[in-house]
Amino acid sequence: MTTIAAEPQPITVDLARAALVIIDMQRDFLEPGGFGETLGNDIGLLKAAVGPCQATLAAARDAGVLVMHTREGHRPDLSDAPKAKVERGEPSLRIGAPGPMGRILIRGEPGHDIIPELAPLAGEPVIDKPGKGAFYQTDLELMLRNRGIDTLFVCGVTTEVCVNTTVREANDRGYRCVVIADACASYFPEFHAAGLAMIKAQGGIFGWVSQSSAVVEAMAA
Ligand code: C5J
Repeated sequence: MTTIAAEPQPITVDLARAALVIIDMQRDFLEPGGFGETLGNDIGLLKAAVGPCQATLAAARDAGVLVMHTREGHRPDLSDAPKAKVERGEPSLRIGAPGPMGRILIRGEPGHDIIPELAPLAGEPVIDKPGKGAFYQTDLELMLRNRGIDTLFVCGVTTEVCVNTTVREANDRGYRCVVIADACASYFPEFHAAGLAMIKAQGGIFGWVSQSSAVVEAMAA
């Protein structure tokens, strides 16, 4: 058991029952020409999370903590993409449209890949999700239950969209979530701040918020 500095209060975690879930650190969100940029966002803002994610990932691997990666994306025929999700924005920039890294948010295309800095190792589960939340229409919950996991360390992008959605889904399913603030990022700094504030408010209504340095220290101990 290890106790981690966090808000609204420290949390004691059994690392054998914990998993690190890295949300959507994909080229489509972080690199030029991807989904994030086509939506008009400054992708540079997401780069801040890469170093803290790398440090946490290395610490988790060293400590033998289960590591899971998620990717948002769809089948090439878009049969798993709701019309309401696809038909947003300018048609040439929508999900499925061709871009410099292949078709936007489509499985198997270069842009759908996780950035090389955080590439999964063989044996680390990669969850392909059609929605914002990592539990929706995936086998994440089954894999967590089968391994007896009760606590999730969550990081990735973006704080207020896929990180928040996943944390809320996990919280309702009984998982304790520790969100690693500096290992998350948003195209909107004010949404990043609000997304973290909402998690730890009201005594930690959705979970805990910590920093990569505290999580790394706890995993190293
Ligand atoms: C978005 C995500 N922002 N991974 N996806 O569309 O947060």
